Amino acid sequence: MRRITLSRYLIEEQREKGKINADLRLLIEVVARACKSIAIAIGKGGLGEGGGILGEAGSDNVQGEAQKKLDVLSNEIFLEANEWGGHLAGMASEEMELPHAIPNRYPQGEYLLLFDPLDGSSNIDINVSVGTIFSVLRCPEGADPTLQDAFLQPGTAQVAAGYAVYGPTTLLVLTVGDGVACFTLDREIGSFVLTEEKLRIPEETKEFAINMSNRRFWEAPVQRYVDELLAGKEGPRGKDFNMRWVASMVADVHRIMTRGGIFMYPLDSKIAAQGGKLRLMYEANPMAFIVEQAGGAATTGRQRIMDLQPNALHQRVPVILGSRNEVAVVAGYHAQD
Ligand code: P6P
Repeated sequence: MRRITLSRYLIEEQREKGKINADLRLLIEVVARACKSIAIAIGKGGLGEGGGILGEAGSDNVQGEAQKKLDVLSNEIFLEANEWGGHLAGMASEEMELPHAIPNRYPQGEYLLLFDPLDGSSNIDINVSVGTIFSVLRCPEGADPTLQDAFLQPGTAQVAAGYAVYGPTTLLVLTVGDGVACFTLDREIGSFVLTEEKLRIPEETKEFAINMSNRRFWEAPVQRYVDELLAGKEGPRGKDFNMRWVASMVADVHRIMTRGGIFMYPLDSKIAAQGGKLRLMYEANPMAFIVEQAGGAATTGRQRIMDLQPNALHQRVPVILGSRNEVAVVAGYHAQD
């Protein structure tokens, strides 16, 4: 494969395909640079004073979850990297209750950037892959980007989405609505290099991902679906299935982007009042955009995720995504419910 850096890929998407403009190209390059900085910080682990970047920050985020030092650091890296470029009208993060206004000393742009700066951070201390997830929207004409309403757009309004995986290698997976490309960080030159031009999710799979400890709390359609997978060859599905659960959405989704599978974080009675576990605006929607662009599907079980009209910045939703034919089985069971 030609050795194409992220910058060259974006130039070609802009110049030859007209898929993006200069501001969106700058936005993605700045986000990629922020992900490189996060990858370097993660790589330091427990080195440095006071246990390095591992451990608790001693604060809670807007979700009421204890923040890791790296949650706070990753969020700061994203804010500092993105506020000066003139490409953004505003930012929203899992780690901040309200949108982050672009300081008056910098020019404002047309885009809104939403992100989970470090997803799966509970895995940091055990050295398991974690990631960053981001979504890009346009700021509606006349909207105030310091208020959450400007951000409350359905997933179909996204102009770009991506994730970084901080694992054995550091990867950046990106869509601008023209399929899904994967870039690998070449640490010798400090650039993301194109390693997969068009990721495609196989329509069939024998691999499912779910936190099985929640089985007794699931709704009946999900219990039925998973029990049938567990019944294997002797059961109604007539084949055996394998299970994986990393508990880092980015790592689980990347496995599916690479070899297929179905990822489920369904509604369960423990979290029914919250609407689900995963957040719509900066986890479910960007992952749904990426998965659909690779030929997969993403639903709440009852509705296509990207069709949802958000009503709150930190809204949570059930997530079932991956190989199209398996997602259809789960959606079918919900429809019969
Ligand atoms: P559980 C990480 O905290 C996260 O938000 C996702 O990355 C992951 O898929 C899920 O929660 C794991 O949840 O309940 O298995 O710990």
